[in-house]
Amino acid sequence: MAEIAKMDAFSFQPSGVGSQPIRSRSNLVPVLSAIVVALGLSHLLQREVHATTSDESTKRPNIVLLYTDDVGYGDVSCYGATGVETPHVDRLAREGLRFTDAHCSAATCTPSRYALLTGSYAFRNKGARILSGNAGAIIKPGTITLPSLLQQTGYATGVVGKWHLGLGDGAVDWNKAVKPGPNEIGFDYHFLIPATGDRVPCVYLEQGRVVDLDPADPIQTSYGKPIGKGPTGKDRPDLLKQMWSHGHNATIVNGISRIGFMTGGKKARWVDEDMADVISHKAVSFIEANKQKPFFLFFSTHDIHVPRVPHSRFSGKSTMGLRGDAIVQMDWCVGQILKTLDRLKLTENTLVIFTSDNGPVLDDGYVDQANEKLGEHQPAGDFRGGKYSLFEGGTRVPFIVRWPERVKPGTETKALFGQVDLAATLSKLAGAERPDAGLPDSHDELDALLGDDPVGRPHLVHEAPRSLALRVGQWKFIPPGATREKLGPWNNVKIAKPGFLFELTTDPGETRNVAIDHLDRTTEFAAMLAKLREQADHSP
Ligand code: NG6
Ligand code: CA
Repeated sequence: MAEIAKMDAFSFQPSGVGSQPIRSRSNLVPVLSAIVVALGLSHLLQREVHATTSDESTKRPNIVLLYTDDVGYGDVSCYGATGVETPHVDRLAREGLRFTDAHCSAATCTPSRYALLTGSYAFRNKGARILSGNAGAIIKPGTITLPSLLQQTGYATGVVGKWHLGLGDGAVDWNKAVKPGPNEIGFDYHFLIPATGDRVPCVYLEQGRVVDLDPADPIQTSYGKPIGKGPTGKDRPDLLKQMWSHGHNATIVNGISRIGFMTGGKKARWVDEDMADVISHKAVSFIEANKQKPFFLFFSTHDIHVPRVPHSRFSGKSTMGLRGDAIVQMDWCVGQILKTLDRLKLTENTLVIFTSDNGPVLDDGYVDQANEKLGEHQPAGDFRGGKYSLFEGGTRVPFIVRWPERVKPGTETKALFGQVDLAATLSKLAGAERPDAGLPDSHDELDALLGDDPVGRPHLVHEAPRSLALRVGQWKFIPPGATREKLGPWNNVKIAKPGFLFELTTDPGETRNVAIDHLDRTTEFAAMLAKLREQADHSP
């Protein structure tokens, strides 16, 4: 079969001396392996039985994870953007390894972040879906996480920027120490946008405390009944500097109405236009404070999520209005980090990863002209769908790895890579022992991450609200149901039985459903997805 021959060209070659057999930790691996063999995709299994050890002589690198919000595959210049330039992200690609088939775990934020930090697919936790701003912490204290493993091996760990994984025990009081939070799952330091820019509370949280909170003006939030006498976007649209289009019509903060109601904390409220400056400054300070030891910085930008209100110095810097200008601002944030690494002479031994939490969206609830000013720009590149969708545009995101000491500059890889693997992969790189429990879905894909393995994962599950899809080699299976397609306002594409099957090498745009032509394969993939939904494969 032509498609198999194509995959063979990328077959994994164990890289010599460091290759060692590794044992599976569950009996699900043989079952899935049997399915893969039956489908004639056994070359993918070579990846399962060999692993290479990292170069012992290399000093453990600092790790900086630049995690952007709603940035699509085609939204940065080095992935084909038009109408906006991203010189700092492009520099990373020029000096590092650019992935063309890397995926966030889900087509929305909370589940992607959950999978990234815990190494567990988010669908295993019913609470891991888009959260309100006063939701309790969904990663329970003591959970084995990427930061907890790095912390145990001596890394200084910090998260700066968007959190959206819940805080407190479910009845959060913003006027007291907010706990549990990042500190209880392995971060030494945090400076947070608690949920999202479009959700209350619109304040920063540093080490569990609201920044600049005046005790005489306590904060209350509600995601049910309106509270307080403050104006809302619903009743006072005349007060708004950016109108809402759907949702987002509750409390007005800084001339923008949000999801949820908030009273108090007037002195502590953020100014959206300054957010990129504030969080970049905090991220830079974290690097400066920890430059002597290995550190892990999870820098999670607000950009380019709604509301898109970049600082005035970025006005008109793209041809796409506010969404494009927010991309320029996001790129500026990346530049601040890169400049800091240069200044502190940390560039050579710092592993920088640039990626996004889900695919792109245009109208996500505010009237900001994202559709009208788009021009020729394709936010998801050539892929179909975007945020909220099981089509490739939902989860296939930019993913760049730069580590001058180890990764060849200006290279590209087609390896299938999932952000869910970062927990096992980066903790291995840092020298952490793989724990017996924890990280259930996270594979050690260090060879793929560093560009030594051109194949990557044999299979990967994608998540969108209320639905899952499965990738196996070049095949993509989406079960019967429905998924979103357009970039907002959306439409739902109905998926009749037996589902959608796409061959992505010849049909990256997912336009030809070949499920009926390959019925056996479709049935096998449906069984494989059902199995993975039930039980993690615990691959090492
Ligand atoms: C949706 C919001 C959207 C955005 C999203 C979360 C409405 C109508 N839409 O519910 O604006 O906030 O949640 O985005 O309220 S994410 O990137 O954090 O997943
Ligand atoms: Ca997002």
